[in-house]
Amino acid sequence: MTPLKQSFGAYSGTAGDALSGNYQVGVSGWASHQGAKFSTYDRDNDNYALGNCAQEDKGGWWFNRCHSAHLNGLYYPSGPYSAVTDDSIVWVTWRGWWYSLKTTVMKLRPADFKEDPLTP
Ligand SMILES: [Ca+2]
Repeated sequence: MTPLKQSFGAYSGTAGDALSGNYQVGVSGWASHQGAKFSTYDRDNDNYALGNCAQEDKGGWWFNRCHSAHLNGLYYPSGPYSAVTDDSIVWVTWRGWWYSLKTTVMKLRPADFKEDPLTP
C-alpha cells in the first residue's frame, strides 16, 4: 500500500512554523514536512537515506530528514532532556530540539474543507 502524502496550508499561530522548515534560511530541504509520507518503525518512508527516522526518533511521523516537528516522540517529564537523538515530542520553533513538550493537539480536516459550508 502506498503511504499517503500529507500537505498543510499557511502557518498561523505563536509557536513558529516548524512544519514548513521556513524558520531558517537553507534548512527547508531537510526540515520541511510538506508532502512527507508517514513513517513507522517498520515502514521507512522518510528521505533519510542512512536510516529510519521513526526508529531513531521513537515514533511514527511525517518525517523528512528527519524533523523539525515530531508530535509522536517520547515524553520526557522534565522538559529539557538529553538523548542520542532528538526523539522527544518536538516543535523546534517553540522550544528547540531538546525540550520535550507536555501536551500537543493535532487537528486535521479534509483538503476541501470550507469554514462556511453555504459559501460555494
Ligand atoms: Ca530512511
